[in-house]
Amino acid sequence: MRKLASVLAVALAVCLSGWFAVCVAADVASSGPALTAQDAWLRVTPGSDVAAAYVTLHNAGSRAITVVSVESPAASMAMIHETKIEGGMARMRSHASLVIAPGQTLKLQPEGLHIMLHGLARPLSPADSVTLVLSLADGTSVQIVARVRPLNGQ
Ligand SMILES: [Cu+2]
Repeated sequence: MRKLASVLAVALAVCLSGWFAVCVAADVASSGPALTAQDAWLRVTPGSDVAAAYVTLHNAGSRAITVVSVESPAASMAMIHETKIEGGMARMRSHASLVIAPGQTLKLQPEGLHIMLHGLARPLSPADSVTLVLSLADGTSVQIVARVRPLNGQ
């Protein structure tokens, strides 16, 4: 019993003295995904097999994160697109990848960056949800569930 108590005392002392070092190490070695996704959504697509999906991405890590491709089981093809107004016309161009700097929040939103879905397996209805899979340059992937909003959804 006395031996256990002394072991605990030593362990406690180690914990206290190493507290900050342990915290920093745990932070760096954290296996949680550095890339988080919030508010993923898209609009209903009456009579169309294409849709644009929006999401807010945040890089909570200390290294840049590169999204190299997007897939969705709901569509035959998914691409990273950006809408730009050129000469009064809205034009979309595709991006081969998306880079999110450490600490950066990147908002994909109407009239800006979006995930373009082509060849939807079926029309999207309100309250449906669509899974998006972002593949990252480090070989991992992040799965996102996007909710379908009505046509007037913002
Ligand atoms: Cu597009």
